[in-house]
Amino acid sequence: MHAPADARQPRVALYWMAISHPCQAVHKMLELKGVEHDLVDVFPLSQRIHLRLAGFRSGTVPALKLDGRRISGSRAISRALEERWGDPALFPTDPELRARVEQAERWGEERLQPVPRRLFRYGVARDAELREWAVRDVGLPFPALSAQAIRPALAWYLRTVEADGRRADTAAVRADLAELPAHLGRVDQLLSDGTLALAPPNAATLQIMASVRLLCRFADLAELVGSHACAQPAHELFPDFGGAIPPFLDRSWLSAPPSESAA
Ligand SMILES: N[C@@H](CCC(=O)N[C@@H](CS)C(=O)NCC(=O)O)C(=O)O
Repeated sequence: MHAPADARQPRVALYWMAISHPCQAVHKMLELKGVEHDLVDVFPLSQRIHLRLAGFRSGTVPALKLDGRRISGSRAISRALEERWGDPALFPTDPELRARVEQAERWGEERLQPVPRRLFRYGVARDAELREWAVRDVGLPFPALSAQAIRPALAWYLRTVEADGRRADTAAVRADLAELPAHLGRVDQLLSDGTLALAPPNAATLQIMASVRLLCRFADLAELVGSHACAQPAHELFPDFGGAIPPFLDRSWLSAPPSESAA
């Protein structure tokens, strides 16, 4: 918890959950800009209720209270932070580069961000061991009982349609896994062409690298993601983003890492 110490600072509160990659991205933005803030923990599966009770129109994290405003969504938040605290900049001043960064940030939010969230929801809803791991990870008491008790809420969250039009069903998960090598290749390309700056990271870098870092946590995907150049900066930017998520995916759905598929 980072309590605002200086009365001249506006009161900033980030509603977040540690496992959420867009929350990690926004938290890093606040840290980079040196903005003192409160962290409000939102319990997984409770966000639609918690955030509405806190006066937000949307029921997703990250959500930010800033100068009395309520701002939901990582892209809206990156812009609000940039407007309020320009330095260090999350967006380049050069118009052509800024357009590239905004396009990458949007792709990161709409196409890449849903992938690890969907995989996790799918796994937790279907795999009893993973469900119990998740319950322990968030610190719920009586893990076996709690893992049973959350099943109706999980079933409900499975129906969420993401920005890419997919829900957490088998067809979508298989499509995600088939597309993942191409997505990671795109991230590597965005890094090498300088769209995703690292020193300091821009809004697209944080949006995308938080997703890559969460993908690295899936034991099923560690080898594939680790074979891409983007894995290292993702670890460097988000060193404390939790431990390995136990395997749950059907091995036959996974794409082989590049060296194996080339053989
Ligand atoms: N794409 C949005 C939405 C983020 C989002 O879906 N957050 C998840 C946690 S990672 C959530 O709170 N979901 C709740 C729900 O779908 O109702 C953003 O970047 O802020």
